[in-house]
Amino acid sequence: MIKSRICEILGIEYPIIQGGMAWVADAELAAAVSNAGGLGLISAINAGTEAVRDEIRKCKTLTDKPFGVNIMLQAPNAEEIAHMVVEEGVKILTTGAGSPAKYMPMWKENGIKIIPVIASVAHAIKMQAAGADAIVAEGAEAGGHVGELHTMPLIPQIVDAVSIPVVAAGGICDGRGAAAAFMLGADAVQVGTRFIAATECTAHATYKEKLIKATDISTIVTGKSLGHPVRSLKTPFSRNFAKMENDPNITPEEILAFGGGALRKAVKEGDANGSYMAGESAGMVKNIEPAADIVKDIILGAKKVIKETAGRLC
Ligand code: TUI
Repeated sequence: MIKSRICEILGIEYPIIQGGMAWVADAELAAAVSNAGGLGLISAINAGTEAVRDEIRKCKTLTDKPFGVNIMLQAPNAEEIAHMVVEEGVKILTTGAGSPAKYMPMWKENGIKIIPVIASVAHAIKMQAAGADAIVAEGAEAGGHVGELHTMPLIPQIVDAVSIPVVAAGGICDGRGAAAAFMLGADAVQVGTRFIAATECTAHATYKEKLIKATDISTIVTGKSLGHPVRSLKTPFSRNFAKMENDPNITPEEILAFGGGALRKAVKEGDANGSYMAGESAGMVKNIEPAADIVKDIILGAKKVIKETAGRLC
């Protein structure tokens, strides 16, 4: 079986972390991934701080394995969430879309393992210096809010720059992608998009259908002009968003108002005017299957492809 130092640090069986996807990653999905030997995450972008507290409590009833919470630092209630996770005894945190440095002393005093998501070498070095236990290096193939660099050049540059374990994210959804990430020096992989299609994922059936129908060219990045690039499935909504960005007569405020609440609408209602955030690996998601089968397929697939490739090339 594939193991790495991240398994020891987090107390998990396999080096797979489920992405902490906003509105999507709830207790049911997190528990299913953790029960399968990976690390499940609950997203703190949900219907408010108390709703996230309820998800954490629910997750504890669904699994006795380690699980974590992902905090999106640009959320208006990020500060409240940062304290609530301490009250609830959460042991593992990932963070995104900013620097969690100001919370890290409090989290460390409470024995929490901290894994910031970053998208550049400079931020990786800063997070290591601030005391991060590991980092997720996320390439722009990922879904949702993305950085500039892509996974293939990002991971080795980060691995060379820090000594803490690096979790590779962005574009990884099967054993081949995981094996490639391990070859680049990653200690684990984070997988988001494929877990949206997990049986246990409570995202709307329309979201899952759209993912399964997606091809290699089904995603688009919008929001660059607003300083907040987001990758999502091409839909009339995301194409209109892109058109508005290119229209000099439309203000950033009007575009933001158009996009407000669009992710929730997609995840909870399957609304045609929703934002279906997804990574470039959407075209590789072929069916709805239990989270445990996804974890097994990635780990067994990586093991197989590493062995076969060594046989073919060495
Ligand atoms: O955060 C993400 N992906 C996300 S957050 C999100 S929620 C959302 N909802 C509605 C509209 C838009 C977004 C959806 N997807 N990924 C992790 C990530 N973090 N990628 C890049 C970064 C990042 C960027 C800047 C991390 C740190 C950073 O700056 C650090 C600093 O020092 O300021």
